[in-house]
Amino acid sequence: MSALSGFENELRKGLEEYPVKPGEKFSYGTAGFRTLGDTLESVLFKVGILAALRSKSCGGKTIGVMITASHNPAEDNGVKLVDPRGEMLDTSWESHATDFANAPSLDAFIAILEDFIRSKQISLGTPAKVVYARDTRASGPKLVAALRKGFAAMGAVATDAEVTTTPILHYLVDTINTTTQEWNVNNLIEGYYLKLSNAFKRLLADRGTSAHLLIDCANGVGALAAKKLDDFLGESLTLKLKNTSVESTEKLNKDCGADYVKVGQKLPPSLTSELRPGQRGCSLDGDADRLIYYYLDDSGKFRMLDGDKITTLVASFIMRLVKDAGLDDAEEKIKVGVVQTAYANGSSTRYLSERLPVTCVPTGVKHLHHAAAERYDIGVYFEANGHGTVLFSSSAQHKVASHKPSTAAQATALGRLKDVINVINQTVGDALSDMLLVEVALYHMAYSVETWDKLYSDLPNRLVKVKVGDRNAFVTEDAERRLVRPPGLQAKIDELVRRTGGRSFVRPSGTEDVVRVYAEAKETEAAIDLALRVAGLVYDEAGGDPAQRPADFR
Ligand code: G16
Repeated sequence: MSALSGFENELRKGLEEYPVKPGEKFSYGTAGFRTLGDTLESVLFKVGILAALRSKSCGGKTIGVMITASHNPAEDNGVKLVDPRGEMLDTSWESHATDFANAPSLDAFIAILEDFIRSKQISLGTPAKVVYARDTRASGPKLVAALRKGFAAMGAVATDAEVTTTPILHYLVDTINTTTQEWNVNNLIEGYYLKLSNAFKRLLADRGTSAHLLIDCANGVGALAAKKLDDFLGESLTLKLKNTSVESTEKLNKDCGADYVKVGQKLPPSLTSELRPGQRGCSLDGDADRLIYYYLDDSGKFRMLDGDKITTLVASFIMRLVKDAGLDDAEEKIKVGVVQTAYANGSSTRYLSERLPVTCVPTGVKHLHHAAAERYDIGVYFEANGHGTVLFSSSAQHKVASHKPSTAAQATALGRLKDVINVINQTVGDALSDMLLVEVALYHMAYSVETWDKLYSDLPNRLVKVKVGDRNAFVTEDAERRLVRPPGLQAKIDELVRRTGGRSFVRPSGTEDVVRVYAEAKETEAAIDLALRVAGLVYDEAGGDPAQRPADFR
């Protein structure tokens, strides 16, 4: 008898209600499934089933499901699973998620499910628990409905965290699985704000005046979370929130948000009359897991402080605290290191490499998180796009907790380090937690935003998207810095780079149906020229229609 015989009825009903339409193809990529929101109901039903099975295979621990398409346009949506410690889904399950989503019929789906349950030795009798949330997108509610039917089909107990940020959902999953106390989701979310804001206030207790910060909330869920955080922060930080129109769902990420700023290297138009020279501003993305800082210099010129600059500031601050606390001597030595991707500006990598170990990994928080945890006692990781956090290994946390300072200055630094750990959301990149960390680091390093900016000068750079027929034809190696397929293309890029100078790489996006081209060079015009030449090569190599070739590709 089939292991699924007790479930077939519900599965059949769900698959009839949410069929895969002819021609649809889904893939679990860098950040889960992501595409037009209206096409995702069948995927959500199956993700509900997969999440329940993941919980069963983890002995009944709570699994998270987040419905969001983050920085992508308002009409997109997506979904990703969160593992019990709040980290991204184990990569060995990703291809199964893709197989589930693409199963064309009930029979095909049941066959895949049975095979999967057998190969993973999942006991269907184990209870399943999930917690789920969504961002503010219009397609969210109907995707939630499909997801819930997937949970119900497998008998999972589901907790609704409603509309909240991606990093809060990750935090919830970890907290639910580690708390020994009775909980309800509202109390846990309150606990999140209390943990961050209390540590922040202690760290800034001796600052007389409150700093002012302008926040571009991308018209997304970050607006709701920032408003809540503001209530908890009281007078310790004065926030001015902009782009908070969450009800006008079509405005999400539109001409605002962290990706708009990072890619365009410019201020959202809605902020031009708000930001005064020297004042700090920052942008969140649509689900508040990315953060980009900026300011206008004395001449009114826009200056951006991206994930690389945040890495530099935060790593310097933490290294100083470790040293001042006496945790860098031979016996207790805590190793601080940094993880970046190929997108890291060459100047940042040079600056950081002269001061601490630096590792380069492929794009995607899961890769950075893993490397930070594996390689360092304290791993600082940020993608250039502003997505990142700091991880403290359990041995580092133990050393910090048990260290006996020998001077008053050491005791002060140690106390700060403990509070810094509490300001950070270690489960995943968290724009609001990262923002508090930046504010704390600036204060304790006695840096103005200009001093921070001047730690190193970014090499001019450009990011270009190329629409191709099949982005999977592009395969990379060496942490995405080189192409192995299509054959011969890397040699052409090498030749171009040799002639023009600079650096460039090409990789398929994991969240959009495009190939991304990055280039940097000593001069802005050279960086743009290199990016557009490589984009032209990619377009032609991928057999792009000459009539549709973007006019600016060279
Ligand atoms: C997601 C991932 C990030 C990645 C970004 C872009 O961010 O979580 O790690 O950098 O996509 O990925 P790609 O270049 O492959 O499209 P988010 O903020 O959209 O969740």
